[in-house]
Amino acid sequence: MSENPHKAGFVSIVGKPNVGKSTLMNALVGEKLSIITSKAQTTRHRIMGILNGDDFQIVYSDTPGIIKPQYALHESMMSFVRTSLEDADIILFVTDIYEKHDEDDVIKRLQHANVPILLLINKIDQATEEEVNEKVAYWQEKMNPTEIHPISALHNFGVEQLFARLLALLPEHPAFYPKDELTDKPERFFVSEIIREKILLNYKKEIPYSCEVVVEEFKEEEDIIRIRAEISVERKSQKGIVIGHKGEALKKVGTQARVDMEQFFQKKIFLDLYVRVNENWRTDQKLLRRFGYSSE
Ligand SMILES: Nc1nc2c(ncn2[C@@H]2O[C@H](COP(=O)(O)OP(=O)(O)OP(=O)(O)O)[C@@H](O)[C@H]2O)c(=O)[nH]1
Ligand SMILES: [Mg+2]
Repeated sequence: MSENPHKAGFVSIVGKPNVGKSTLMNALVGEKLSIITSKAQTTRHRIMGILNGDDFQIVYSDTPGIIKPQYALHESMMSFVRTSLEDADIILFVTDIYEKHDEDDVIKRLQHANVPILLLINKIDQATEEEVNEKVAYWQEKMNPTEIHPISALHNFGVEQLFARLLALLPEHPAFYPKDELTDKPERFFVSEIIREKILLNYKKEIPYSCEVVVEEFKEEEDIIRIRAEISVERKSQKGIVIGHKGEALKKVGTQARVDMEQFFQKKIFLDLYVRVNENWRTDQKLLRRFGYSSE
């Protein structure tokens, strides 16, 4: 048994789209929980990743990139960011070396927080030392956060040191969740996210943003998991694109998703994919609720 007092708390990972929030959460938790692509707005939910030790529990929350909402889906995404910030004992404000700081909404919002803010400058593997120093000076001046850490989430550079700082700043508290729990989300959620990741990777322009995935069936048998999932698109023309010539495009998505699912569940997967038109689901409150988005 450990002699140390038990520490536990919520660490909220926030920032603009595409800066590497999900990459960082996966690196901190040591599991691929969040999907990652080079497209903005990959993450649409608050996804908890729980890291447990004998005398600590860190509940990370990966969140959607902060944007000005353009439709109801965005509003729900931003409400996930808001509640994650409200729960936070520590905020990880992720920026990257490319970020242009043309609007200050986020910064203003964070300045009201009364918990430590660790500002991370990510992707330093793609910058010179001079550029990194410039960014550090910029953020020091602009925001004066509790701490600034240059990191590379992708190459695991600075992540260990960041973790040590989080542990030091964490309040004394008993665990919030059972110690063998890794996330707050059910298995079906990860199935739909893996499919969404392959959609983001395989289609262009507005297609990925018009798609949502719902797992209709998840049947675990002794040596196989049988999954049926439905991809919703907003218009009939999009259905054709997602399916592709002779079904080739959808088949590719299915194959790529299955490989990842077999890795994730460590089990053979049978995956059946369908496409359905749910007109303008991104602005339809009823459909959004069915897809797991709420705007509280
Ligand atoms: N070179 C480099 N690329 C990185 C690093 N961290 C993340 N990336 C890349 O940046 C892109 C976005 O990463 P994500 O982790 O999906 O970013 P995010 O902030 O979660 O994005 P949203 O969910 O869309 O808000 C991906 O292509 C990552 O591979 C890094 O340290 N170095
Ligand atoms: Mg993300």
